[in-house]
Amino acid sequence: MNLLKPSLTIRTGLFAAFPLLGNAALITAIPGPDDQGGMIMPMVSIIDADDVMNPSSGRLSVAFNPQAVPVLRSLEEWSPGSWFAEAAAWRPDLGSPAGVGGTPAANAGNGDVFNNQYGFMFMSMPGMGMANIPVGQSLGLQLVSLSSPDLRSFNYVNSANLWDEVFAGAGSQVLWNGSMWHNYFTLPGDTPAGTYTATFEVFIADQEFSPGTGFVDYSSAALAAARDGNFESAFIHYDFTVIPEPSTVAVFAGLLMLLLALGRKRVESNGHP
Ligand SMILES: [Cu+2]
Repeated sequence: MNLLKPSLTIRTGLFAAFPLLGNAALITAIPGPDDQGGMIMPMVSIIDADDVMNPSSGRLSVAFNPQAVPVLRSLEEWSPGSWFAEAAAWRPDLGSPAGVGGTPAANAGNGDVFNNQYGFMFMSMPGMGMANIPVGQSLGLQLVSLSSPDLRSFNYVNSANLWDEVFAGAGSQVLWNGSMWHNYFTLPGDTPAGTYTATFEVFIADQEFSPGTGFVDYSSAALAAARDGNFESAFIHYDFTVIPEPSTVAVFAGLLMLLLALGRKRVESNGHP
């Protein structure tokens, strides 16, 4: 439908800058949703508002029906043989360890696994009962809980070389201007395979959004912003998967073969004393 057009425009604006990944050694952007299997986006709106143009009360609503669980993978898995510029803010976290995929020491990083398929999205359509963000106020996102303290989140603005950690622990928050925001989630490269989760509260904050760091504001004022109690919050639950790395699988396969070989030898030696 026609009303979805704005999000498509935003998408082009956000991701047209990504270079073709695959055979380049130095890459100038972090692999994004298009490289990871596509965007997965909870859509937030304000309903039951007293005034759809400039509400002073209402209820936050989330439409979210994820069709897949994002997998966190390393740079070497998303884009084999690639590395980031030494000065790239995300290089220390996401760069492959030296030597992996030919990564030079100066371009190396911790090899964290990452994903940014999830993107917070807000839609207002006053004509259909989906209210605007109240004037002089903003949306807020707070991390309510997470399954592992190692699951970290970052605001990425390529053009400004920004790679800022946000949601530093449960209870931490940002203000959000409502633009589609694909924050990155990371885990250490040696994280055990399994499911990881994070739950967020979406609320209306009692203060204005300050631009300067992209679509989210994590100034000290933003971090301390209070809820407007006249709006009922909504919650968003994210699931993530970490699967065994191919190298780990190879090591296990090797071990298994060794054990089998040893077992056979033992059988043989038992059979022929
Ligand atoms: Cu998106």
